[in-house]
Amino acid sequence: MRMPHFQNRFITLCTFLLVFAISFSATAVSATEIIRNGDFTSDLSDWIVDPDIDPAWNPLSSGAISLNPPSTDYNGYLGTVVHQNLNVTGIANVQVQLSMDLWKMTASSGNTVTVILSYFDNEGQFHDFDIVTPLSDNISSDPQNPTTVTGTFTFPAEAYKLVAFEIEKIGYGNLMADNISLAAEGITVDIVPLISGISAGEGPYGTSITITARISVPFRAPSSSAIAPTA
Ligand SMILES: [Ca+2]
Repeated sequence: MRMPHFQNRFITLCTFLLVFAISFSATAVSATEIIRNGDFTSDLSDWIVDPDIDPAWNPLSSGAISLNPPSTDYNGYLGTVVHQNLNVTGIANVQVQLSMDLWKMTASSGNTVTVILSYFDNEGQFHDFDIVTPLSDNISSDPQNPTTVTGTFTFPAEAYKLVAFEIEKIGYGNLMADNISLAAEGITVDIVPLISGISAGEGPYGTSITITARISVPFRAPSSSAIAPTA
């Protein structure tokens, strides 16, 4: 049976649109998430609470974390609250995008927290920088309607490996955080070193122990390369 002319043209148009849509989606690069358990669905998995903080303190509350550890100091706790070790390469000239939800439990002004990224360059030099230091005045007090704080950073050409994400308390205030995301396109996110065994858990002073772990060392660029760069 012969199709009516308009129907034939309609099918041709649909086919064209489908092919266009497929080719468009094939060229779109999606960002890769760097932070593990950023929404605290798995409680504190993959997060390390700073050892300077009272170990009895639990920052978790209803699937979010407090950024206000207890302190006997008059000024409150200052320093790293939580961090996550990372093993991300392919970062040279790459822009990373940070996003996290914050809300405040008590009114505060100025800067309460800052978010720090640490990386090695291809000479093995360590660098760290603040990707975002939000003004607490502008942060929501409503847990149901938190403020989404964002920040971006473009790594320099010599950047080699992103190794840590850290939230540091730098001033007065009581903030909560959730939905922490750091993402970039074209990067390689690898597993982080995990301690798999310690030879002795305790012993007198001087006892030597062996810690077994998968360790990544800073990359040192070779002085020459046998592979010619492609134009
Ligand atoms: Ca959550």
